[in-house]
Amino acid sequence: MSQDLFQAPDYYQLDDLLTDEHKLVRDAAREWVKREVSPIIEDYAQKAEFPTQIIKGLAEIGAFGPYIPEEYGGAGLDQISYGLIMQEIERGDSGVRSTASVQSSLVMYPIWKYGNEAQCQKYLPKLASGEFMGCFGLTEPDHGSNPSGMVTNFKDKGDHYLLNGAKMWISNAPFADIAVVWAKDESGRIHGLVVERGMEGFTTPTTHNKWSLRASATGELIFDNVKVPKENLLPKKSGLGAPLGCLDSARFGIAWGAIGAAMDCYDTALRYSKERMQFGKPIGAFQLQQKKLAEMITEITKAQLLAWRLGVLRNEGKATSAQISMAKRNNVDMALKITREARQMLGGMGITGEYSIMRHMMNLESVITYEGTHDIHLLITGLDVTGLNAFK
Ligand code: TGC
Ligand code: FAD
Repeated sequence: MSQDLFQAPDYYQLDDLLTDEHKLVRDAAREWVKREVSPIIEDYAQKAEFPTQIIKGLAEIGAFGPYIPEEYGGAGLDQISYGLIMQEIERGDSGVRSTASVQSSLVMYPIWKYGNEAQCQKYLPKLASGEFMGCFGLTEPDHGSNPSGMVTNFKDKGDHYLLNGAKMWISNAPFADIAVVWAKDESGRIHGLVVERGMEGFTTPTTHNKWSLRASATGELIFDNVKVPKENLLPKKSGLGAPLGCLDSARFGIAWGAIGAAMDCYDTALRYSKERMQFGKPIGAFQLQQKKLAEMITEITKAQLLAWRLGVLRNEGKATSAQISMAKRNNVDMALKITREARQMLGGMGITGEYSIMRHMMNLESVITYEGTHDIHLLITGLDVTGLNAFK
């Protein structure tokens, strides 16, 4: 990939809305991505491999549990700092942001919120430092958008639980040390269990042949009569609302992350449009190319404002699940549209790995699908504004 010349657009002086701490955290993540992610990410995406050597650096910039209290090894930051870190990481690559999202919002968050003190002490500091990596198993082969239909289940065997079933499309699964797994008890109630690598009957086959999120490891979780110690059940919350609560946190991070991918594509296309000459002029002088750039910066600015306001609401404990859902849908859709426009602006060069645009475009096809598809989020907003449930 060419040298990383990224300059972040800030058309509405949004920096004025950030505290010094926000800017410090954001700039540290931005510099780290330039130094550690940009030079290697294209190669890893081509090889379809997650660059495990960046795990330590991700921990150091606070990407693992940004808002988890410092007593558990987290960074103790607010929600806007969390969002800014996700934005900067996804500016580098959505797959790397996925790893950070899963670790923070889908593994550390449920242990912190639904686990007991012993579970927090046992897992959180190691997850924050990257010594342990985690994954989150909700989706099943026959239950994606409709997780309440899950069939993975566990039975009480006196001194342990016996877990059976399978999860698929699980980010980080191939290398995770632990999995937060959602399964039904004998009465059909959903609970979270921490399953550890090495437990007999637990395997994590890798998913191959992805054209998207190639630098993120995806796999299955197979449970064949796995004996899970009783102390591994997360005791403080059960029901579908428990995993969906984790998704709120992860979707919030994605709403910010997608802005990063969009900013990278806009910045690349803007620079290219001033350098690439056709018909004796830089292509940026043509009205059709200016229209594309004008629309991109407008949409990025709107998305930045949406994310920032949502961050304020989250900090105040006032953001609703439906508000988070709207931001996830809008910002990912915005980013995907920008990748397509930016790709065209680079002509043939846009399809090569010399530039990050095509990689972002392919990555965002997963991002618009996971954590609730675009259509599911439309229906969540539809339900919220009409009071009429299209799912039932
Ligand atoms: P429904 O009857 O609406 O709700 C069941 C219970 O859950 C509560 N609830 C929520 N709680 C917290 N946060 C939310 N966002 C919530 N949404 C609903 C609800 O109040 C209810 O509670 P209670 O106490 O009354 O029981 O459930 P439903 O079965 O009708 O489903 C609703 C629907 C379709 C919106 C939901 O299931 C959904 O969001 N589906 C999409 C599935 C999804 O997002 N899967 C993501 C898997 S993880 C992933 O993709 C990770 S990618 C990671 C990466 O690499 O970055
Ligand atoms: P389906 O639910 O089968 O949906 C297929 C289509 O039908 C979609 O267009 C959908 O919008 C539409 N549809 C479904 N229901 C309705 C409806 N009621 N009305 C209208 N349209 C509807 N899951 C995890 O648990 N953990 C992970 O770490 C994880 N990581 C992932 C990583 C990647 C790369 C990918 C691609 C997925 C990951 N997922 C993960 C799974 C992801 O959350 C699901 O793919 C997603 O929720 C959609 O489920 P599905 O693929 O089964 O699609």
